[in-house]
Amino acid sequence: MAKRKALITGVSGQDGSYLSELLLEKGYKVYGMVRRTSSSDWWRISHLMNDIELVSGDLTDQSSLNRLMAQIQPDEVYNLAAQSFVAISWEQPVYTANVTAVGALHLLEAIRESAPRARFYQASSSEMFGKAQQFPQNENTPFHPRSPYGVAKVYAHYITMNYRESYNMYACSGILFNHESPRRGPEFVTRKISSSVARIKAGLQDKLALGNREVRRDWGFAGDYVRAMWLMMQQDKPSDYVIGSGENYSVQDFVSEAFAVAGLPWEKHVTVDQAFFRPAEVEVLLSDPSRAQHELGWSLEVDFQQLVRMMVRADIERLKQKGTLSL
Ligand code: NDP
Ligand code: GDR
Repeated sequence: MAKRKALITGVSGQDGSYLSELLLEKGYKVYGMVRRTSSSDWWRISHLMNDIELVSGDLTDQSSLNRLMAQIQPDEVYNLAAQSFVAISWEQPVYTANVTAVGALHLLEAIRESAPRARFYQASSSEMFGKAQQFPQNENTPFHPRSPYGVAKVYAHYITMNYRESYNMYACSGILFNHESPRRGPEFVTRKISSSVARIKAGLQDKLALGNREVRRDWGFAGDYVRAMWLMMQQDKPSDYVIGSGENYSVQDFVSEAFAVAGLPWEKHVTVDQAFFRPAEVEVLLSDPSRAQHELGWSLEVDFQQLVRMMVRADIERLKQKGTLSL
């Protein structure tokens, strides 16, 4: 039987790398879409270069997406590409909207025109709940996004739903709560903390400046969350699912836990910098993933403490092996 073909946008990102590994394990032919950059430093997928086929495209370039759909005729398309850093979305709101919101529409149009039988997954986000209207958040919780990024994701979410309803496409969204890993970008708070702990431990850094440490997030391990994406694409009917751990912790909890893993006193090193506070904050998020658990049979394998340990140990190890955290 011919291999199933999957196209992943955002393949060079955190989730793209874990999803590629999962789909390869399942026997898929994996096409990963990358955009041209001056560095082309795809460190998260360097170990997969012989196994996946990289193809060139950009979510803002409709013609590139049309061409890819026509050429590849994928069975499944996972749209993981986005300007995904919330803080930057205030600095670059129009760019964020073009990539994160309209980019999803470009991809849906390309599928509709050139590969109408392809199934489509949209990477929706708990940031759509923002100033959350109910606790915990499930598939029926109203959206109240708090950043240009959150607003862009709401657009992408609804246009996915609209294409499902308008054109009978298999189009689904995973509303994923924060998920992290040793492959997390260094600007996100968890990795900023784990990499700083490693550098402090090695005597290369003394202070770690953070913003609001009281905010609470529902954190999980990215490797667990890409399994949910795949499961959503294998159902009889497309639908949207909330994916999270069902527990939340504060940024301060992450700090305390991470410094403890390295045997360091956080009080000596952590400082506050207003520059890292956001114009509008998402104070607390908490998922109710029960629908995904019952209907998809999905569950977490890595809990919060294991996640923090994994990230801190990986950064300590990287420093030991390479003498640097630049990857
Ligand atoms: P990353 O920021 O690690 O990866 C984003 C990916 O998008 C990168 O591969 C990046 O490429 C690519 N990209 C950015 N702009 C474009 C563009 N114009 N055209 C094509 N590709 C582009 O994100 P994550 O892996 O953490 O997240 C994956 C998706 O899930 C994102 O859409 C994110 O918004 C969403 N999400 C993430 C959550 C999380 O906690 N991680 C939670 C909920 C949703 P390059 O390497 O060239 O920059
Ligand atoms: P988030 O992730 O905005 O939830 O978006 P991030 O790790 O950037 O922030 C989490 C919380 O920590 C607070 N914070 C800081 N954040 C950063 N980055 N740096 C700091 O120094 C700092 N100090 C405190 C933030 O204010 C925030 O409340 C992530 C992304 O992956 C999105 O793409 C995804 O949709 C959501 O998770 C779910």
